[in-house]
Amino acid sequence: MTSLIPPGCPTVLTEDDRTGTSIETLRRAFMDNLFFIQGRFPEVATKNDYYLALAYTVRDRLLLRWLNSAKTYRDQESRTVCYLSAEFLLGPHLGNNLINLGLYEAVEEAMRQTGLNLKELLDQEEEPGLGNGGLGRLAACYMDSLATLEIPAIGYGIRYEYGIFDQEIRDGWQVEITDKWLRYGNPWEIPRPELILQVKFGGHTYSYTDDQGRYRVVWEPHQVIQGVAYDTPILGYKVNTANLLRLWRAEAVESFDFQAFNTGDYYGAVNQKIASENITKVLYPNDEQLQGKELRLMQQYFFCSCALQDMIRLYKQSGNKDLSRFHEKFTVQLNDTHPAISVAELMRLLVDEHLMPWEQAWDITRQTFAYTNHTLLPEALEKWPLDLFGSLLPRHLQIIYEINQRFLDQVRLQYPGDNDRLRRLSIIDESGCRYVRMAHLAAVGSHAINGVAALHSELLKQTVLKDFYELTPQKFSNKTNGVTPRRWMVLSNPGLTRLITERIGEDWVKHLDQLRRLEPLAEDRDFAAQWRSVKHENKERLAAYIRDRVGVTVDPHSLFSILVKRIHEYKRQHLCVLNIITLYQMLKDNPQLDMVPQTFIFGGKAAPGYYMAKLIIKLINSVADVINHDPAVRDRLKVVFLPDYNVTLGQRVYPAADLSQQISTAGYEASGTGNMKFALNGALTIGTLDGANVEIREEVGAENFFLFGNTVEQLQELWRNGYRPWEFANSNPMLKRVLDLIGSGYFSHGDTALFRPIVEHLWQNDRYCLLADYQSYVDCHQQVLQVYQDQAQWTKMSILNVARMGKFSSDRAIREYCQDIWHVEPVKIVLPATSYMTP
Ligand code: B1N
Repeated sequence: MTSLIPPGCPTVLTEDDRTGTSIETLRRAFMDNLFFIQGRFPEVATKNDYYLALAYTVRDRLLLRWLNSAKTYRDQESRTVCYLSAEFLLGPHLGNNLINLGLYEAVEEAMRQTGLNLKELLDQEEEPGLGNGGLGRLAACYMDSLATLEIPAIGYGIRYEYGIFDQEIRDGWQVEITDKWLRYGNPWEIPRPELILQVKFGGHTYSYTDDQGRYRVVWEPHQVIQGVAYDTPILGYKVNTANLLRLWRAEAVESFDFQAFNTGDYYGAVNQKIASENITKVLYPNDEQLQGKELRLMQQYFFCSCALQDMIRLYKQSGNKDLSRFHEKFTVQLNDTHPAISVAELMRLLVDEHLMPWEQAWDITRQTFAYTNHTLLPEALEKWPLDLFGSLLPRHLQIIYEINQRFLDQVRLQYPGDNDRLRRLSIIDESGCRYVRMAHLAAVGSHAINGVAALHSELLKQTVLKDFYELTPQKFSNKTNGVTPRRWMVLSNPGLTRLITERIGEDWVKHLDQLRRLEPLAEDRDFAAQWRSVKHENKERLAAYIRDRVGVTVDPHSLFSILVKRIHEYKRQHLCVLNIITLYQMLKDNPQLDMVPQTFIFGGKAAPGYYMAKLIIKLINSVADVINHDPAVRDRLKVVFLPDYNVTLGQRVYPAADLSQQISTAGYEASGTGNMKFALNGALTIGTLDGANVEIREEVGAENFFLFGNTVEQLQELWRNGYRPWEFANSNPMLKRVLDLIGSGYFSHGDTALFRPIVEHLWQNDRYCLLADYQSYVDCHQQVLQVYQDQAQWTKMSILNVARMGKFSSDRAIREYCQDIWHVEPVKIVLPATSYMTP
């Protein structure tokens, strides 16, 4: 048999159609699936039929590993990490699973022999967009690393029927289209219709003393909804570990309860069914902006309750009777405050339903949870109006009051008479209509609290959680984010992967520090030439995509400067626009100017209700329109907005970048992870001292990073003295000219009103200090252009960037979580040598 399986990649010994890995077997299994699952013969099969037949072929091989992992964990009662997240932004599965199985080349060949092109089949997959941006994507990278490091783990979340909306651009404006990702079915998930849990909402509570003299509380809900599990296997890279991602879908309860609440009212009953299913209909598309909507709180409680009930079920399944060792079996990470209600829910389950004394339950709860904070933005900090909270979760509100009272009693002992401190620390915000502060609930209910980059973790201790830090400094740590090199290098940049592997072997994919071994090659002319040609080919591919999708021709020889991420004022896409217009003015002033040809590429979605962000998209497109059509520019400047930026598009974009734009206002971007993906693919960064940029610069060396802008301290100083943005504009002729040009209607067919909100905000308020950083950014960009003219120098810096980026693997981040917070060990999964059919 021919085999393309790389050495070291585990395979099964038997060659049956469900698990075999030879090209012949794969081809046969594929045809079998086309026939018996899709019900098609080749003459009439569509590309999507072929994609699905291949997906099922790959899925069989996943299932083998998954079932063996599950069985091993069960037999060994393995300590398990539970990652609770309202978002998992997985991206397409097929390519990634082929890489992790070590079957990419074999399947490519099997498809070729069948007359098909694997790349075209990969393009068929509609990605599950169950997240907004960095936070959801981080959860996906962490699931990949947990499996790769052979750590028993379960991801718990929500199976949204509609993920993040698809973005279209019409007349320069963002238009949102519903994301029907399940339209053609989802071959990667396995529904578990028998795995159903009930979740209560609303109603009231009453208490009594039972016949053993115990104080008991009963929650009589107004409504009961059931959660159905949908399981997706998450395979590690070239290991047999396949972990579980379990997402919950809401359904109406049938039969008894259903009748009880709707006596004789059939129509009302059907309506209630629809209302129940609404809970998991749609992902809230707000990135870092709280919408205090009831349905959102319902979503959060729904999936947390399902997750915790499921853990208790698993715990009992492994023979344990009482729950006193729950925290030894499970460690639960809260991905921001979205699952923070879990703290009160676990208390409720232990105390009310399993009759555990409060103190013991509280001990277990705190030992179970750990909390990661992802933002300091005040408008993103979750707080729920007390009346809304109490009407939906009456019992949880009581529990939170009890937790709070006991907590504040302790604080009082430590800081007698310090009422101000009590007010600041309280889980209840007494201002206005009074609120539950979810960050405080998470902080009180966890044994560990972390930020996502060194700077962010420091600021967390100084600002949002300052009082908590003073109270329990030992709980705090930093865990700098990371990204998986499997998806973000091996899968998306095969050219670079091949080049690197030729020189240093393939170990780096699992041990990213090994990239250091590229350092000696930074001045190797032969290697540098190959490095450049890989980048050029990636740029050509992106240029072709841009021609097809946007209708703009860009020159792959120009400098590709890329800014892709959610649109937000703090991320300052409009600062990049100010620089572009500055370059444009320089060309207009001096038509003969010898300027490096540049292509600026933007991508990103705006929250549908975020007016300024949507106006920024319109601004980018309007400026693009004028510049791309101005003959005076002579193709030295192009601006492109890529519609519908998502994981799939990210995989095309990162490998094609020369320059990565990481230009947020210092102190606002908690970490950023796109910054890591760019640098790992050989882009140089122009950036501020914000989030993980700080650590990237430390690692790659200040001489290989284009730094600009005010530091956090300088900005604090600026505001302390009264920041007056108009002074920056009035004293800087080019800046004033650029702002005036936008305001004049030059980019809006003479409409002076259109962009006024942006221009006026910058003149008068400029919360994110664009004007204070403008000159520094423009100057820094000129340095970039200068270095780019020296291709040897640029390439050397690019190679050194990649060589020194090892720290930013999500494997490193997960190892730190395992050691410092979770205290879990790897569990080896061994596949049976005999067929899966042997009992
Ligand atoms: O989390 C990422 C970080 O790399 C980014 O810097 C950070 O901005 C991002 C409410 C959020 N913080 N907060 C959110 C997302 C959805 C939502 O409804 C907040 N996203 C981040 C990973 O650490």
